[in-house]
Amino acid sequence: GYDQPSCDGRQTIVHLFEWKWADIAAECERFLGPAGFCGVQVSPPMEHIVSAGDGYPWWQRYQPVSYKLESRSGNEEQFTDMVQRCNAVGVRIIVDAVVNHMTGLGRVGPGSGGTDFNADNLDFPGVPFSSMDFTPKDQCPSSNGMINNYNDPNEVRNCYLVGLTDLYGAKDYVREKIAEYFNHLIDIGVMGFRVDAAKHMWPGDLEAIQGLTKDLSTAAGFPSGRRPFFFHEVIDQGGEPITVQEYFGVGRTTEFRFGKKIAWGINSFDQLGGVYDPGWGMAPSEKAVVFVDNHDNQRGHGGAGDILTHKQPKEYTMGVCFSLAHDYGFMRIMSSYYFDNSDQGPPGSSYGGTDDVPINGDGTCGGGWVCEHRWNAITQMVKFRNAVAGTQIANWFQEGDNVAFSRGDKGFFAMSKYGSFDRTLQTGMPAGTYCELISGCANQVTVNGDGTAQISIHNSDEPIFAICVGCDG
Ligand code: ARE
Ligand code: CA
Repeated sequence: GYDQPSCDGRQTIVHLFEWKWADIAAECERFLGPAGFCGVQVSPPMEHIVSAGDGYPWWQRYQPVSYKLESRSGNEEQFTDMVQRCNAVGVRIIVDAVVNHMTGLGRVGPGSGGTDFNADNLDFPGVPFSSMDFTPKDQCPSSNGMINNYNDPNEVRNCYLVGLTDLYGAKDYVREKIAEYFNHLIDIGVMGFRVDAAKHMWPGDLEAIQGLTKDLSTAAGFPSGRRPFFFHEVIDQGGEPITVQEYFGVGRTTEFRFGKKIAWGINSFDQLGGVYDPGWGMAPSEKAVVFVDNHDNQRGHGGAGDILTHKQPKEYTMGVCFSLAHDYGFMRIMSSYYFDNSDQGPPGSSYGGTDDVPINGDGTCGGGWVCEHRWNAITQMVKFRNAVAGTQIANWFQEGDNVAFSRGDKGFFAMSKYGSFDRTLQTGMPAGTYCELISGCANQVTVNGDGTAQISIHNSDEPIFAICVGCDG
């Protein structure tokens, strides 16, 4: 089905936000493949607006001009080379699909691929889309044609989101053009799609569009008959009529409540036991994509507030590592660049381009890129999550600022807020000597015949402990 990633059981994807295709290809080969990542969510690959007047912001790329693969991250040849090289090392590509709308009103061409367009005339010849392909005005209940009231699903789906020209997803031609874009990407070898602004599309329209997509490419190494993976960006924090549940028939949904729960739990460890809260309407594990932060809420855009980011490295490390140790949802890690204001594009955007991602001798990134996915504890916990896949949380322990639990009999995780912990705990694991992952195996841990072990944490930057069956660092 649409909710199953196809990456040989690997458990984590990383959003390499605004990276160029050539850098992603290199990162798959030199890092993500060996580290056991399932895939990469890439920035929208289609042609987008170019806005010097706004300082070439990152959000240019959420305003489609055409479905030509000509973006700030590179051209079609570079995109294809990336997909092939990542596939070759078992790392799959997930495309950020912006198909609810085209550009904002007032925008004119050319786009990043040189294609002309005029948004006020609803004229996008690069697809082509014309005025007949946008949601008829009489279907939008708001007085100014914009979405003002999130309590009215008709308004949320049929009006313009922040002035973005809204595609008419009920129309066969529109569905076919979107499916053609998806099928082009499937032919190149991608594994799936994050559907941007899915809250603003009718689930029935998504079902029809997805129904027109091909199975994944066997030439790209996917088993035959495998459907593309779809997850839908639906910001549901419990206060609006549109819920994630409406989208379960068409794949997974983004679970924004999880990031809030993690931020609250890191602040106050006694709340960590309830990070999956079905009473709050959170998606069940097999329908949720989870993340501590995303490219919007880390900079005050959609769903912001009470969110941990790389700007608090220690708390962020704890939040991401706890999430990776947990058994809830399919996990996405954010990989960011440093920014001073919320519109600022990636390094190099001041001249309209994007800089390369340089890798330092110690494995960290330079050039203004944060590369959270390369932070030691986070990288190690990606391995842990693979090793314990399919097991559930057991042997829960929480006391003050310390928390610990096992994943079935496959792994044991512990975290101590102030980096100081010594305790004998039941690990639920087979007797033996294990490598402690966060220390890179500098510490060895003995699990006794009765499953108990001495758990020690003495590290204030990465106050985390992890052992797992078959993990040798
Ligand atoms: C930009 C400018 C606008 C301008 C517009 C058109 O900032 O001032 O009017 O262009 O010219 C991103 C940026 C936007 C940007 C847009 C297009 O965040 O600032 O607009 O790109 O360039 C809602 C949606 C949710 C959406 C968030 C941001 O429901 O789908 O808003 N998230 C996705 C992406 C974004 C992207 C878009 C959608 C558009 O992840 O990166 O926008 O493609 C409550 C509601 C939420 C609502 C939230 C914020 O929490 O529950 O549903 O999220 O408020 O309004
Ligand atoms: Ca819409």
